[in-house]
Amino acid sequence: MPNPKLGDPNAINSAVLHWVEEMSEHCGPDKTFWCDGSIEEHEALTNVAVSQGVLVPLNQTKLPGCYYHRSNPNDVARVEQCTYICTQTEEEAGPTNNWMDPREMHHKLDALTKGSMRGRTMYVVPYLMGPPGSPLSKVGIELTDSIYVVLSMRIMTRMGTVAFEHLGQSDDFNRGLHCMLDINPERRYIAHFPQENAVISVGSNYGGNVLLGKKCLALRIGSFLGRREGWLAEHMLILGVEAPNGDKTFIAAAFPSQCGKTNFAMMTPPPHFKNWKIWTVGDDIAWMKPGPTGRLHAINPEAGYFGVAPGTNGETNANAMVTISCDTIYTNVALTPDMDVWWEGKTKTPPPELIDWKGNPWTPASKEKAAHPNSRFTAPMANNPSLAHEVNDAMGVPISAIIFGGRRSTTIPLVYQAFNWIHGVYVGATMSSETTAAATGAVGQVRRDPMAMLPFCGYNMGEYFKHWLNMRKEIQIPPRIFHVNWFRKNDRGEYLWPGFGENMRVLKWIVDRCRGQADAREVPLGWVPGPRQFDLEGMKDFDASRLAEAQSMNPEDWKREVLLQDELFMKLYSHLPKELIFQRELLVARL
Ligand code: SAT
Ligand code: MN
Repeated sequence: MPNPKLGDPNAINSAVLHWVEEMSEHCGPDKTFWCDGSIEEHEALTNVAVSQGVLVPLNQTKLPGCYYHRSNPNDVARVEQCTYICTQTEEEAGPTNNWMDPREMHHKLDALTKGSMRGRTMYVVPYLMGPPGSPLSKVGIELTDSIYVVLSMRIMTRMGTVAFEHLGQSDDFNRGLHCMLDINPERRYIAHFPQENAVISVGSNYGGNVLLGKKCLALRIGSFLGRREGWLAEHMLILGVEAPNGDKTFIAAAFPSQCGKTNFAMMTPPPHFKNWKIWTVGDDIAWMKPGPTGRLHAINPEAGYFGVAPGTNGETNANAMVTISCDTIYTNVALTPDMDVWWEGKTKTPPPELIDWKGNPWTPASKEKAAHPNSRFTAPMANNPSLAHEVNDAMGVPISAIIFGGRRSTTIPLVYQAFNWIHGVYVGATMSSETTAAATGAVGQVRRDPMAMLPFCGYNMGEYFKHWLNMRKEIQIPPRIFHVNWFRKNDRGEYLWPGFGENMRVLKWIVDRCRGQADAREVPLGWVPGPRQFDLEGMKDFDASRLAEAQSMNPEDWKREVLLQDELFMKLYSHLPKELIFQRELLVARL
């Protein structure tokens, strides 16, 4: 059965072989196809996808190597209510996760997946999360009957032979099974078995549910393994800030889905910041472990970007526009008559006619959006003009600061710094954000989203906080911790901060703080920039009084905020580290 392209069948990892054979017998595909990740294979599989109508070629003059995919309209986002953490006990999964007994879930999914690939091809997708040779990297194998998943995994991960080379004869790999079934929301499960290092996803074909290296392995299973093995798997972008003198400072930042991680990671500094440069290491996930410099070292386990299309344009993210100009799969955006792509916010005025994401004719008079609000691009990081040179470094990059941030239209100031690690963990643990279209459900509701990990933590959130606190002992030079909010609004509903490239100004203060080059003023929340420490030069219509408004802190609002934090703390009570309760008391006293 092994693909002869992979060489001597005896050299193939026998644990892999046995498992693939077993699953193939169970799912009953007509054919089993072993992916090697080569260019020839990519070309051949793309042709198959086009012939099946799964991918549609876009205008190859404007968008060489780009394809279009339209999903089932019932399958456009992550589904948290169908996502399960199947640990041995419910307590291990904790009150913020859906739980089912692993035996019961296996039983249920065995019934659904048995024979489910009859008449179809089962693709064996070996993939490596992280740079080859890195002690932080992990191997996964995803068995899938979706060619869209295969082609997306080739962009998002280091896919193919490289994974088998990294794995050798070890049986330490994530076992992922994905069966589309009939894309029925009633039979949709994204089930994680942390103790088995396994994931089974059925009934969906949407990225976050089915690209099993991403949220499933890199975050849910990853966070579980990270606690066991002494590292952190986080929903964080990683970027490098290069100063005019060549000094580089690496920063990781946790924001919930659709809060601008990709834009921030690829930011173009405003003209005033001449000779400053932002380098992208990753836009979504960071694996961090204490490293040789005494700092936390971070790798980006991914190799591509699964980014939100709406709002992306030359001004909000010029580097993304270049990145997605070739070799990109677009999902659920709108199409122009000449097979170019369009989404809300791509251009100021929409084209006169489009085909919308559901395949219907669309004009600017149409009531519905042309592109789905969670429409996405899947693009290789190699296309990114701001890709950090260190992205393939086996030891990762040393992290000087961690930023937490949510989407909050009230209460939370633009930026403040935590007093120390424990306070920083409290700031991250009490993070909140308004919900977005990245997950199905109501949009715009404030919820606690600790460290932006609420949908992605593979074990009890209280234990996760403990792990964060314990990590302090392992890190000689801990990152400074900050909180930001780009999304605060005034009473008229206008944003108080312009965001995007101007975020460089916040970043500059953060870098200066890490390097001991900027003063701060102490306020109840933490440290904030002193009046002369925050560079406003060259900003249009923005002065110190506008900054003061964006930074303002109303103790009454904050007392209410602390009460809102209690909801999560009560839920986690039996596992909540006492340090966090103490931090809450200190904050109340300062207020
Ligand atoms: O859809 S994904 O889960 O991959 C992206 C996100 O929601 O962060
Ligand atoms: Mn994400």
